[in-house]
Amino acid sequence: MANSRFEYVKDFEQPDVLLPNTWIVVRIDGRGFHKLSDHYAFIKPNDRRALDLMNAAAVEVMKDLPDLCIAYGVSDEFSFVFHPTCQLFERRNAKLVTTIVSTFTAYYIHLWSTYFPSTPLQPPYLPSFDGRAVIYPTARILRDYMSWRQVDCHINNLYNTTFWTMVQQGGLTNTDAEQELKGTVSADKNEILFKRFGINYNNELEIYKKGSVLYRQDEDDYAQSEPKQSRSQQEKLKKLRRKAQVVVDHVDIIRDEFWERRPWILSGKP
Ligand code: DGT
Ligand code: MG
Ligand code: MG
Ligand code: MG
Ligand code: MG
Repeated sequence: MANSRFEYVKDFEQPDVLLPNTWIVVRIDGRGFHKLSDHYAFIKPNDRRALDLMNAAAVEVMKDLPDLCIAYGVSDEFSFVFHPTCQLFERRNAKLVTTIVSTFTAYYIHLWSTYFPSTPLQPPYLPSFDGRAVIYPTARILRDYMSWRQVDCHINNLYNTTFWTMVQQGGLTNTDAEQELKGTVSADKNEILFKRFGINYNNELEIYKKGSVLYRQDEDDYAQSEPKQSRSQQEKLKKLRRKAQVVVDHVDIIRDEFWERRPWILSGKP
């Protein structure tokens, strides 16, 4: 395009490239989902349809962006992880975050009616998401980030399960349940659930206790391939990745076992 005297405005754009050779986590979170979940009468504390919808939208994001190596979701949030070698959008912060947020939101709305067939979306209660990118320098710290989210899932779910059981089955008011749970530790909540309501927390669904981890399963086929590849080889591998099935799992990602059994997730190969 020919230069015009207006071209100088381009200089006002600030670079926002994320540090090279670091893990990039883009975390998105539902905006005002407290209100939204009330409006559409999500089941408390966990609505399976809402969680399945979050996961379905996240699977589409993983398929759309083959550079993503793993994702973790809980409640109204999802964390998407790019490998340190990722060069997508020259690692530009805004471009990565806005692409993930808008792709996720588009699929969330597109798939809504599959999971809530008798509850159509109504303005102004339309789902939207915020997002941010954070970089982590080592795989250890990335894993600690993932562990942090999963511990959060556990703590919130134990609290919410106990709270709503006391209200829904025990007939307590919200205020009384909240008051009684003040200062309690995990063991206390487990005991309330078991002694008063005969509920063994361990038997709650894994998706509620552990959240959802998404990764690619069929990587073995090409995980051994050479690190240096031609452009066409790279393209081929990208296609393979795109095709590789995205698995939705509800397992412990804090201990080593998950990662040791699936070395391709952190190795970034290809
Ligand atoms: P934000 O993120 O600052 O815009 O505000 P919120 O309202 O989205 O707050 P946040 O993200 O801290 O908390 C998530 C809300 O979403 C929380 O109020 C509970 C609700 N939520 C998420 N999943 C479920 C569910 O499965 N069932 C129900 N009943 N509510 C859910
Ligand atoms: Mg929030
Ligand atoms: Mg939220
Ligand atoms: Mg949230
Ligand atoms: Mg454009």
